[in-house]
Amino acid sequence: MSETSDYQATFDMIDVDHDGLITADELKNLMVALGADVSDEMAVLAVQVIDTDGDGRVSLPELAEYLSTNSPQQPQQP
Ligand SMILES: [Ca+2]
Ligand SMILES: [Ca+2]
Repeated sequence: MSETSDYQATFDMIDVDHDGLITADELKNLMVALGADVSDEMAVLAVQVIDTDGDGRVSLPELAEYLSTNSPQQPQQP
């Protein structure tokens, strides 16, 4: 369970209204905040990639699974 909680901080950062689900809007806001030029369509597609149960929103387990699949164990940044 500690693995999921490792992603809790990341999830909370994206889930700005703290309803426990990340919407395309929230994902877009994050990427725009990071300096990416993201359209609504791109945000929706990104959610669809992460959203494994197809409800159109990203839950913490879905985000954790996505991040653990796509970012192999990385050493702490110096
Ligand atoms: Ca939310
Ligand atoms: Ca989902």
